Amino acid sequence: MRRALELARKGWGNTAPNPMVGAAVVSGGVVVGEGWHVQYGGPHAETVALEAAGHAARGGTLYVTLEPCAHRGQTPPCTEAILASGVARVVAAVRDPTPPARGGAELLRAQGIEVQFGVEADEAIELNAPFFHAVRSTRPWVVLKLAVSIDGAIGSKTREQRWLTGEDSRREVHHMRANFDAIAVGAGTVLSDDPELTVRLVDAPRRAPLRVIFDRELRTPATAKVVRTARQVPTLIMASVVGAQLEPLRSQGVEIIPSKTHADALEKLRARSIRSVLVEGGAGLAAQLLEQKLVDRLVIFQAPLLLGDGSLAAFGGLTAARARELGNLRIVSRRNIGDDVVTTYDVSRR
Ligand code: AOF
Ligand code: ZN
Repeated sequence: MRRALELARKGWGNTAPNPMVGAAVVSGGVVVGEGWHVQYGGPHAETVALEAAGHAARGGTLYVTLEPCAHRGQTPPCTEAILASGVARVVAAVRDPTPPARGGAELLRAQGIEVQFGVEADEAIELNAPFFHAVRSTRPWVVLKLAVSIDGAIGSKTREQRWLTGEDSRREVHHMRANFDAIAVGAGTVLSDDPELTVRLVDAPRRAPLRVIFDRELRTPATAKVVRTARQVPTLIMASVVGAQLEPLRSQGVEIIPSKTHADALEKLRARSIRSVLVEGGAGLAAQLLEQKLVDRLVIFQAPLLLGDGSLAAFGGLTAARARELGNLRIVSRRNIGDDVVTTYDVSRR
C-alpha cells in the first residue's frame, strides 16, 4: 500500500478535481503490475495496474489507495476490470465518499471477491484531503503556509529580509502550489512583497492555480504584479467595499467578488469549484483565518535564523483565548528540507 501511495503521488497537480490514486497488483509475493491516475479524465489507477499485470493478476491481490469505483463516468467502472482480471482480493486504503462512484466494495463482494479497508487510511486521506473534505463542507480545504524564524517571526523590523527559508524550501512551496486550486494572500502582502503567486521552479500543473487576494478595503494597487498579469493567470479580489477604485483593476482583467467576511469569501470560492486554497500570508490574514476557524492545516517552514526586536509576529493579532482553545496541535508530518524544518499541523475542527 505504501508503494501504491508513492505511485499515487506521481499524479500531483494533474488530477484535480479527481483524486490522486495509485495501485499495485501482487501475486505470489511479487508486484506484477503498477499504475496510477496520471491525469484528470484519464484511466483510473486500478485499470492501469491490472492491465500491466495481465494474466499474472489471476488469483492475486490488488492494492489501491481508494475504493474502486462502481460507476461509468469518463471511464468504465473499475469493478468491471477487477472482475475480468481474476484477482481474488482487493485491499483499499479508504472508502470512496462520492455518491456516483462509491459502492465498489459491495459490488465486488457480491461477486465473491474479498475486499478489505483501512490499510494506510490516514495517509490516503491526507494525500487527497480536498477531495474528502469537499463532500462534507461548503468551503474549500484551507492550508495556511508561513515561513518563520526561530523566534517565530515572518519579517524583520525593517522588513528588508524577504527570504527566510532556503532554496529547497522555495522549490517545495512551488511544488505545493501546483496541487492547489487557488493560492491566496492578504492585501498587506501584495503591498509589501508584490508577489506573483504562480507555479515556477517545478513542472506546470494541469491548470494554473487561481490567484486570490483577501482585500476587504480594496487596497490592491493597479500596478501590482498579480493585477498586471491577470489575463495570463486569473486573479480574484475578495472585497467588502466596492467603489470607484474598481475600474483600474477590472480593466486589467481582475475579477472583484463582493464578500462580507472571510467565511463568505471562502464559500464563494467553493461555489466556483475551488476546493483547495493555499494561503501564504501575511500575519494579519493568518491570524484572522485561525481566529475564525477557517483553517485545516498549518504548514510552518522554520528557517535557522533569528529576527529579533521589532520583528513581525507570525500570527499578529491572534487572541490568547483562541490560542488556548487551539491547544496542542497534532503533528501531521515533519521533515527537514535543506536547513529548514517543515511541520504540518492539524487545525481542522478546533
Ligand atoms: C480517478 N482516478 O484512479 C480512481 C478514481 O471522472 P471519472 O469518471 O474519471 O471518475 C472519477 C471518480 O472515480 C473519482 O471522483 C473517484 O470517486 C473515483 N476513482 N478517480 O480520477 C482513479 N480510482
Ligand atoms: Zn475507477
